[in-house]
Formats: sequence, structure tokens, C-alpha cells
Amino acid sequence: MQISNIKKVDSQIAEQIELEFQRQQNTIELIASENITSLAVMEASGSVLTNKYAEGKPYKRFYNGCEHVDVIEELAQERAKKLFNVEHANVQPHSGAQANMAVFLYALKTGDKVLGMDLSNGGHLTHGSPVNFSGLYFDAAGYGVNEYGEIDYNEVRRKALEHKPKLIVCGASNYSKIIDFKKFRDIADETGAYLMADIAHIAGLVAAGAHPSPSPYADFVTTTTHKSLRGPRGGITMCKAEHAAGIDKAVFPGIQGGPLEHIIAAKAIALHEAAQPEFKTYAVQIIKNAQALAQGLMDEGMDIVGGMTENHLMTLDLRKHGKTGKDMANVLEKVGITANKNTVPDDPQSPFVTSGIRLGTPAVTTRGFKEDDMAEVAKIIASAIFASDDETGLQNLRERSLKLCQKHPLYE
Ligand code: DSN
Repeated sequence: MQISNIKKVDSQIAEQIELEFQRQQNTIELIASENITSLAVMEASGSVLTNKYAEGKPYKRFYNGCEHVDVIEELAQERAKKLFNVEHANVQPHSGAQANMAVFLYALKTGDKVLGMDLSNGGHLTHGSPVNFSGLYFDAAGYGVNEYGEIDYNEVRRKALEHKPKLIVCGASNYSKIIDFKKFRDIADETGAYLMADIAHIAGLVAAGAHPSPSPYADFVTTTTHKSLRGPRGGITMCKAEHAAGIDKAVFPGIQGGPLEHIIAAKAIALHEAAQPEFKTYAVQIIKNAQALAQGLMDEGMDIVGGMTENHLMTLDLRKHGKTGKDMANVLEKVGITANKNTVPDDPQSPFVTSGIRLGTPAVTTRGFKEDDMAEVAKIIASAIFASDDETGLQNLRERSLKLCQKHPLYE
């Protein structure tokens, strides 16, 4: 990792970057939304492109000197279109939240009705949460999951018929089953709604064909680029051609000013990487690893919401152990595993405490973890949770997790 110039200029920041590198190197990262980008993606993120203003679209800018960023942004657009099989892609959204906000701004008027997945059942803040723009400025209703941790499509249909939303949002931040985008399309058609699929979590799986694509069904497909897609932090809004001009206007000047061309270059590289055959192998391995982790945890007597996962993540349900997500995420940190507390369906605990822990495998799969490694990770997690007060036991588990990290360095 080259930070020699930072060291010369700002030793305080340099020290923290070095410490963060060590933390990542020596920790098993199971936060389902995180990943480890390639060095090529990182180089683009830190390149001279950060110096450039380029408001507008490629070849239609408000500033001069854009001839190179035009080529870069157009490449990113074309690669996104090809990879996700969509008619239009705007690669400028700075984040997934902004990718979604652009759709809301284009498709809705303030106060219009929206139907999305409840945050507490695995949805996202921007899908209608009352504390987010999507719930503050729009009339949002929510659907959840049933006792098996699955979306009940009959309930979605019933709510859509009752609420008559102008926009139905599908896609989740914590859902371990395959999403049936066709069923959502049928409900949207029956109720006269637009359909937006937010594939932020599963974008890498969709790109590799390891999860069905929403492209044939959704009017809008949004994503982040830094989760299973393994690119820089950012977003993309994709849509059918008929919405292209409106979405572009919603992104700029609607919600953003100058695009981050260094990040757009990094997105282009990540999209190129995701189109390679190795990426397909990677995406398939993410799922194999998640299933090995889930199986290992269930073999140890732990509950997983909805049982076996079908994608990259799962939620450990700690209720029968009488433990909370907050406490156990802290215990896992002690043994060198990073994960986040998460609510389980009908959680008796508050979102700040929770009864669950979300676990995902995109980052460890990038490091080269395989099924046997995940079986060991499952044993470490279960042992840590069962003996969370045994400091010596936790220290031994920390050594076991460190061995796995040393076996699979962050960057070879
Ligand atoms: N914060 C992200 C996640 O962890 O899933 C969603 O934006």
C-alpha cells in the first residue's frame, strides 16, 4: 500500500490509514455490504481525475477540458448497460441512496404513494423509511417477510391493491432468498405502478448470472458499486430508454452537481472486471461460502432466519440463546470477526440492540476463503457466542481467526 506522500504531509491521517490496513488484514470481514476492491479500482479512485469538474453528460458538459473524462464516463455507461442488460445507465450517482433518490425525483411528485420493503424486515432506508427522504416526502407503505423469512408475494399484492402506489420498490439490504422480479412486475402491472429494483446487495451475483436479473421486468434498476460488485463506493441508476432523459435530469441538476470522475473511472474498471469469466467463478463461490457458513452455524445449533441462504448473506437469530445482536457483534469483534447487529423479523429488541447478526461472504470470498475456511469461521462464531464471557476462550478463538487471515492475505 503506497501512502508515502500522505506520510510526508499528514502523519496523523497516514497512521490511521496504516492501522486501518492492518485491521482489515487481520480481521475476517463478514459485513455483507463490504468488499475488497482491486488495486486497479483503488488507483483510479486516487487518480488525477479527482481534479476535474464535468457537470453535464459526456460530450455535453458545462466545462471545457472534458475530452478524457467524456471517454471514461461513456465507457462506464456502456459497460454498465452490457453487464446488466439495460437500455440506459447513469453512472454519476455518488451513492446508492442518490441512485434511488433520482428515481423518486423523476417518477414521483411529493406525497405520491410508494410501496417498499420495511427496513426492519430487510429493506433499505431509502425504500420508504419514515426517517428518510423516501418516507418524509412520499406516502410510503411497507411489506415484510413471513415466518420463513420469505417475501409473501400475496401480501405484496394485497398491499399494492390497497395502497395503490405509483412506485413499487423491490430489492433488500438483508434478504437471503432469491427475489422473484417477475412476480413484482405482475403486481406492478396489475396495480398500475412503476417497478424499481434496487440490486445494491446482489449486483455482483446478478452481473455473473448467479441471481436472476430484474432487467426484463423493472422500469428502473439501481445499485451501489461497492458491495458484491466489488467496485468503488458509489451508485448507478439504470432504466428503460423511455426514462433516460428524465433520469439524467434527476441526477443532474436534480440532486447532484459535479460528477466524481475518478470514481466513475473506478466504476468502469470494476464493471470491466465483473465481465470477466473469473468474476463468475467468484460470484458462485460467494454463494457456496455463504451456504457453507450457514450450514456450519446450523450444525452448531444456531438459528438462521429463513434457514439456508440462497445468496451472499444470512441473519443469525440469537433469540433462543437469550443474547442480543449488539452484544454478540462486540464479542465477535473481540475474536477478529466484523459483522453488524441486525433486527430479525418481529424483533422484540430495538434497532439499536437487536436479536440478530447479519453475516455475508463477498469480502472473505475475494480474499480466497473456501468452504472449509467457512466451516472453521462458523465454529469460531458459535464458540464465541456460546462462551461469550470466557476471556481465555475468546483469546484462543482470536488466534484461530488470525490464522485464517494469514492464510488469505488482503492483497497478494
Ligand atoms: N448500509 C448498507 C448495508 O449495510 O446493507 C445498505 O446501504
